[in-house]
Amino acid sequence: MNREASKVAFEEAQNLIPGGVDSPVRAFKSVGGTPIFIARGEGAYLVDIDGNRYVDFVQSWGPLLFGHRDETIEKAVLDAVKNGLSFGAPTLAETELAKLVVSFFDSIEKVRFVSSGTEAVMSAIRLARGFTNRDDILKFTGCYHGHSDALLVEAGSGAATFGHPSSPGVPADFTKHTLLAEYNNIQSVKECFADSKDIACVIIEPIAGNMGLVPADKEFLHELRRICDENGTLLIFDEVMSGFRGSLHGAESITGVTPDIVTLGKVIGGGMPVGAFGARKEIMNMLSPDGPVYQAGTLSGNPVAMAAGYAALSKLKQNARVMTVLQERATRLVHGMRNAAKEQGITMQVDVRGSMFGFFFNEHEVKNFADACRSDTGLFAKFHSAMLDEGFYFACSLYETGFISTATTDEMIEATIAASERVFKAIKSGQ
Ligand code: KE4
Repeated sequence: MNREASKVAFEEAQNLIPGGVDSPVRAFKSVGGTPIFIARGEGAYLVDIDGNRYVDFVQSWGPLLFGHRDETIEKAVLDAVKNGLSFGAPTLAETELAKLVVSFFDSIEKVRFVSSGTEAVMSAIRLARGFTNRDDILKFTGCYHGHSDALLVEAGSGAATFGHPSSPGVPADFTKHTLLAEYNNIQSVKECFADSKDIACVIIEPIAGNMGLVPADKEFLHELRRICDENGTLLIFDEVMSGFRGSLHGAESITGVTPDIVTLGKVIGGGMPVGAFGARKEIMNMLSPDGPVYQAGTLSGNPVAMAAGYAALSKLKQNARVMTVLQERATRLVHGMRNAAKEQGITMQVDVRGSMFGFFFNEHEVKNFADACRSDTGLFAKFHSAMLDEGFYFACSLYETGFISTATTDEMIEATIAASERVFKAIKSGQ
């Protein structure tokens, strides 16, 4: 495939934008090669600036449940634009989208919109701290919740449960209230609660998508809920990625565990910048201007973004079976690729939740970040690059999740599996 234009574009971009990208994962660092510059999306396809076409399994990292340029969403945006782009004042669009979000989640009685997942999580944590009047928070290694300071932590030395900054520029003071536990390991959670009686909230991706796809075990989540209740700690389900992707009514509907706060993003903006956090009224009423916990945003509830999100969630509301269809398609995809790999003596661990799919080149089941890190990154990079040349655009990191949209057809699934057969054969023969 000729990707000369992307190469030239990347050279120029790197002189003006750090790493040539506005978000690090896009730089292809973990798979090598040049990031592809996109000209446009068409349904299930991306078209790059060299004119190459790819079946898109990234879908902007999740938002595009209905594929690129969905007619309903596009019309809603164009209609909204004709009334103006932003007012900084309340609009009916926000109330209408709030009604829809509340209708999908039993745990949400009120919701506040923001402009990104990071903002949603940062605000939810401040709300939890304000509601409980506590300072400490607990997160899990391998879960990503956006780039606010308190969440950029990595494990400390030895058995220490309090985290250390994982990025320069984050003062140690900003992470000294953040405890780290291991995903799917309730003993590690108990150790954190033994170290602190001041834990405001536990935040978890109930269907983790940022260490690859690693869903939490139901029993683990139930035990986590019990421990939070025992300690007066709020449980935050970060569903920025898994919301309306892993299930229609939240992880609570498939695990039976009810969170205190849910954070959302991606799909609820239909491709436009929207984040949100919601909870029961008792908690949400703590938020300014009703309550003392401050939170604000110039473009929060932007009417054009609300229109896109409303169109997207309305489509879902009218077509509840879509999640089942997407899950079946995603399952066919990963099982087909796993069989193709097995033919060549390559072991793939695969999993699916709704329209989300994941795979690891790993001999063992992946239950946490340490397991994920034992996957074959070199093989992943070869697979990613070869599938790209075959016209299939997978996430450029094994610590990400793949997505099926309503525009991804059965024929595309079959073509992807067939391409993977060629790719695994070539990898095995050392090409
Ligand atoms: P944003 O600030 O990127 O909108 O959302 C942060 C966030 C919060 N919580 C979860 C569970 C998330 O997955 C994310 C963002 N996800 C990544 C994909 N792994 C966004 C892609 C990127 O960083 O460029």
